[in-house]
Amino acid sequence: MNRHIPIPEGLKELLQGFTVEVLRNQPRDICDFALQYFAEQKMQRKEKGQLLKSTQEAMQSDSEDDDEEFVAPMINRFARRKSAVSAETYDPDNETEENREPLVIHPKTDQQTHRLKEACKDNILFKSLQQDDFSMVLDAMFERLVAAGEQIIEQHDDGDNFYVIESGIYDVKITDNGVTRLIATYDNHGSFGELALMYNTPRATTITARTLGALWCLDRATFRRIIVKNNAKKRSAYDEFIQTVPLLSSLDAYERMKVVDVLSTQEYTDGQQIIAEGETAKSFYIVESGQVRISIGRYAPDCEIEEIEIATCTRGQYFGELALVTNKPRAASAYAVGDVKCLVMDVSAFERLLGPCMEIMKRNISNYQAQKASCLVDASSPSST
Ligand code: 1OR
Ligand code: 1OR
Repeated sequence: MNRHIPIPEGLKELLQGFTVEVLRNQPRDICDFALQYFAEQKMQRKEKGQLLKSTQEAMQSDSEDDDEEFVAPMINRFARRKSAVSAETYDPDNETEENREPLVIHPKTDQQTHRLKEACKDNILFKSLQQDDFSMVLDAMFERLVAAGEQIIEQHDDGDNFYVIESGIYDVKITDNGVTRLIATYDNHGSFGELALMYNTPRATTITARTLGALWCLDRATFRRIIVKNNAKKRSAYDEFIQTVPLLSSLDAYERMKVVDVLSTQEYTDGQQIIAEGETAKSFYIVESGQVRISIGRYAPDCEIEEIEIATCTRGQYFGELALVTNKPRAASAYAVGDVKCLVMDVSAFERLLGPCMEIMKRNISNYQAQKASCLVDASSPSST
């Protein structure tokens, strides 16, 4: 019997694309890789839909073929065939020492260099860079002074630069269905403008200076060449571990990848303080190796403050979420027990990326309350987060 089985449209291209990526990446676990690949494809399709909607006017006169050009934002690992801003899409396979263009250098005075280093020293995107790469980033950065009211980034634009704040207050706004909301404010600290450069997406927000300020800018090409390349390495190093972290189990492959992109690693030696009770919170931590002791201070009978241990965190557990969720000072201190390695995420990435994990965190936070009384009564019975 001669039966005709129709081949669904797009199947051939989908499988071809997947096969090419498998051959390029030679993954250890094809099944895992497939999950990640197709999750990305799905997300890209969704984002492409949103992108197309938001630029409908500009697209009206374009033909269907042009529509093909308007490609979904891509994570660099799979972004080789086509891309909206694809000219400089990072391709690790093409990145050899020989074909490197010389990097941009913006000369600086000693005083400028000093200010730049100060502004960049705690930046999570720079923290996992090798010294050479960090120096190249610093060389390429240039200063921009901004006036009160000046717009630095406009939502939906293509990304040109990444910005590190040296001074000034900056408002972050999102316009959705014609309604504009203030969603965050940077106060003399932090950085912004990384998303459009990392994922080839349009700018997610509009950012305007509320006061006079100074910014350090890193151009798109250098950002992609150094930061995005470094992220590709981080992904292969950390994705496996991230999958084992219970808190992050509800994230899909695409969300996990974004988490890995904004993580940095921080090492501590025995007894070193990681978090100080009462301080303002800037980061969230996941233990990669070693043990972290959580303690709180209380008044001893002689009116001296003594610290009592309330919990211990080990590999795969997290801490430092409470102050970020409640917007309060740190509720406890954290210390390294022996050598400790933590993955660290800054507050804005935490708010942006860990929404799906909020339920688990809130459940654990309500347990803190329940356990508080017993901890204070019996300081000798530590429990874990
Ligand atoms: P960009 O290149 O897209 C706008 O340009 C920048 O605003 C963006 O990179 C981030 O650096 C910054 N969601 C998305 N982008 C944000 C957010 C944000 N906050 C700052 N930026 N959210 C707020 C999280 C506190 C989530 C809003 C739903
Ligand atoms: P943070 O941002 O307040 C200190 O910084 C971190 O210690 C906190 O987030 C939690 O991640 C972690 N109560 C408060 N914080 C705790 C507790 C806790 N355990 C761990 N952390 N209790 C212990 C419950 C076993 C309640 C007793 C005081």
